[in-house]
Formats: sequence, C-alpha cells, structure tokens
Amino acid sequence: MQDTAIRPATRPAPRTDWTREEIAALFDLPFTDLLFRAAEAHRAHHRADEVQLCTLLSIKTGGCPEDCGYCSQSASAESGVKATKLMDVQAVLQSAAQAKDAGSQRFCMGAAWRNPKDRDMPAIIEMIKGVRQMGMETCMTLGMLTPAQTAQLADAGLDYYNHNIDTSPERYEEITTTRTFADRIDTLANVRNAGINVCSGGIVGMGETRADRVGFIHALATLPAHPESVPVNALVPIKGTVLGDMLADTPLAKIDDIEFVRTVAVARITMPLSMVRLSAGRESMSDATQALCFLAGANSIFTGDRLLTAANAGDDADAALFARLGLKPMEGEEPARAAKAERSCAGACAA
Ligand code: SAM
Ligand code: DTB
Ligand code: SF4
Repeated sequence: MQDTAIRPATRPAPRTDWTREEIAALFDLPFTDLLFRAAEAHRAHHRADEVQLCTLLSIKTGGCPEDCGYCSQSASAESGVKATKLMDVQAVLQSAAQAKDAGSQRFCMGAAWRNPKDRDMPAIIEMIKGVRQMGMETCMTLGMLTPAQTAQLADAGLDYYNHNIDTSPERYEEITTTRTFADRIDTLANVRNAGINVCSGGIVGMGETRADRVGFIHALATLPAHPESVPVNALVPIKGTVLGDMLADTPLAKIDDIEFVRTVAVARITMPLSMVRLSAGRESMSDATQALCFLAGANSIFTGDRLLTAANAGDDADAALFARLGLKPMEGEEPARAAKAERSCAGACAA
C-alpha cells in the first residue's frame, strides 16, 4: 500500500526566535557550563570527532571598491596586495584538483568584488560546473548578488554561497560604509530563495563589545532559516587596513581566547544543525585554543597554507593537530542539509 501520510521531518527545524537576552545569558554562563551545553548540542547532531575540510582560493584578488575596515583587498587599504584579474578557469580547476587530492571536501572561491558583473558570470559558471564534476562541493563568495545572478549560480549547481554579516547590525556602519547591513540581508535572502545553501558568519576581535557579539549571533540565529555554514573568523590584523592598524596601536586589543571560544559555543548552541567553521585566525591560535573551539562545537576548518591573502595554519600543522586531538576529516552529509532535504521531502510528499 502506498504510504500517503505526511512524514514529519525527522529533525525539527531549530529555533529561530532567540532573544538577545537569551543569547547574552548563554555568553554569561560559567565557562565550563557553557562548554558542556555546547558539546551536548554538538553531539546531538554531529560526530564530535569529525571536522569538515574546506579549501579557499582567491579567484580575483584586490582592488575592491568596498571599504571594509578589516580587508587587505579593499582599494582603500594600503596593504600592498596587488589587484589581479579574474583567474583563468583552467587554473582554478587545477587548484581544485590539488585541494581534492589533499582531502578537501569543499572548494570555496572568493572574489574581491562589490558584486559580480554580468560579463563575469560565464567564467564563474564554468568554474562551478568544473569543480562539481570533480566531486567536490562548491562555494562562491562574490559580493552582492541580484536575484537573476543568484538564479544563474543555482542553475550551474552552486552548493553554497558565502556572504558574511560580519558583526552586529548596529556596529556594521563602523566597519563598512559602502553598503548597509540590509544589503547583506537582501543577498542572503536571494541566495536562500534560489535554493543555494547559505554560508554566513563574521569576524570576532574587531574591537567590538560583548553586546556586539551577542547582536552578531542573534542576527544569524534569527534569520528565517539558519545558515547551513557559520564561519567564525578571528580578525587577522593586516597592516595597512583600518582595523589592522588601529588594533596594532591598542594594547590588549587582541580578542581574548576564552571570549572567542565562548562565541563559538554560543553559535553552536543557538544554531545546532549548522556547520560552525573555525575560519581565519587559526594560524596564530594555540593548539589548546583550537581544541577548546572543537570542544565548543566548531566542526569545520579551512585547510592549506593560505586563506585569501593571509596565511593559514597549513596542512602539516593541521595533520599534527588532528593526530594530537584524535580528529578525522568529515565524510558524508551535513545535518542542516539533510534536515532541509527531509523538510522539502515532507512538503513534496504532502502535496
Ligand atoms: N568580497 C566578498 C564579500 O565581501 O562578501 C567576498 C570576499 S570577503 C574577503 C569574505 C569574508 O572574509 C569577509 O566577509 C570577512 O568576514 C572575511 N575576512 C576578510 N578579511 C579578514 C580578516 N583580515 N580577518 C578575518 N576575516 C576576514
Ligand atoms: C570567511 O568567513 N572567511 C574566509 C571565507 N569566508 C571567504 C576568508 C578569510 C579571509 C582572511 C583574510 C585574508 O586571507 O585576506
Ligand atoms: Fe571587498 Fe569583500 Fe574585502 Fe569588503 S571584504 S573589501 S567586499 S573583498
């Protein structure tokens, strides 16, 4: 007999109605209680011994018209980063093949654009198709997108789009003046509506207050659906950028490691199905701090010795860290994607 019953999603959608007070209360927990709660949330939905490996490639570097105060690629920064043209498709595919050989699951391609121009789209589409053919997941971060461009990326089979909110809504204009927080949310909505998985997070350690970190997590955890991936970057202070220079002159400005771990833990508790990526800044983090981040629920990293323009920990250091901690590279599907598929199956079955 045909089963016509509406199948409830086996994983209920996580809460998106968090209040700032609730999130502030999580930050305020005694550290050991916070880590215990985060580890529980982590283990309820993920394997605690597995970490997803992603590789980044800058496919178009520097000369960006935006003025993000942390970024070496802004044309207004004096970071010495040379502006390049969009990379050739074959060179991108070669890099992706190397990343796959090194065990990476996802290939993330980043361009220093305010937004892609329509003339760039054919090459971008070839890159997505080529990387997918190799059996890797694709992620792009190209700046703001129109609904039409988003549809083109979805048709090409793009798996993820990265677009960070970076900080709390109220602090946004102190960090970037050439666009608004609402612009960021509009692109995230375009991506979500096109059926592309969302990757969105931000940067900790830009001289923000605890209240800003609460506002940052609150903004992500109250999106209509949580991002499938949440990158938590520690600011890499780059000489010649507004924030890099400002923090270099301010003693004790570097984010406290424990406060960074708290932010990871609160992201894990509030967005339990998402992949929480320990992103930029690992290069200058001790093994012990990274271990606390994994205990607090981080379960994804960028591999290799370069992020976009800044140095990354590197494969040898990561292999040693994984051996030390008994971690292994993740295989298989992410819980947030599986839950999304289950929800759409339940909807389709009901129809
Ligand atoms: N231009 C696109 C955009 O802004 O969406 C994509 C590239 S942009 C470099 C991607 C993200 O990298 C930023 O949103 C920011 O969160 C992160 N990032 C950039 N520079 C950083 C730094 N110095 N330290 C930490 N994270 C950084
Ligand atoms: C994200 O949140 N972090 C990555 C990725 N998304 C694109 C970028 C980090 C960039 C770090 C500074 C640099 O390499 O220039
Ligand atoms: Fe441009 Fe992106 Fe850097 Fe901002 S973060 S300056 S948009 S490359």
